[in-house]
Amino acid sequence: MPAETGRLLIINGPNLNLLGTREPGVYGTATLADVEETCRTAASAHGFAVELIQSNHEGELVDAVQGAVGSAEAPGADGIVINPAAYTHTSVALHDALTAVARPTVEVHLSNVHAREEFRRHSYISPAADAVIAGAGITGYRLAIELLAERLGG
Ligand code: CA2
Repeated sequence: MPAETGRLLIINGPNLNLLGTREPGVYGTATLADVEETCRTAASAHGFAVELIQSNHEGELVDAVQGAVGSAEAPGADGIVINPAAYTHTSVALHDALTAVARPTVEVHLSNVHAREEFRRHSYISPAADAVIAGAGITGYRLAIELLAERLGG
């Protein structure tokens, strides 16, 4: 396993704490803990440390994105994986935060948002992301980390 050479921030939005407990037909049976394990394993294989956060509150998600810049008290992040959940379809604030921090970003959706209700087809996040992965279940998080590792040289 390579020494850790960078940091990735993995951000999960509202209701994703319920993963594995409801709607398995749409979101699968994996839990948020499974997402975390998948991310840690994939990141570690490429020499990246990960920080994971999940919040049901838009402002906390904005704060997490801003945290990618880092400060004297906290390290920043070299890349971001974000499943903004329902805020995908509503949040100009998250779009603006991602644009402001200017870190390589992959937007991930467990489900294929294009095969569902019409309102899920528009994302405020995609224009601020470098890539979008939808419909691959929790494998999407691994693919996102592999893409970031490739682009960041991990
Ligand atoms: O497919 C995705 O990952 C979504 O980001 C999930 C969001 C949805 O609003 C987006 O359109 C697509 C919903 C997350 C809710 O997660 C739940 C998990 C289990 C049970 C209930 C909700």
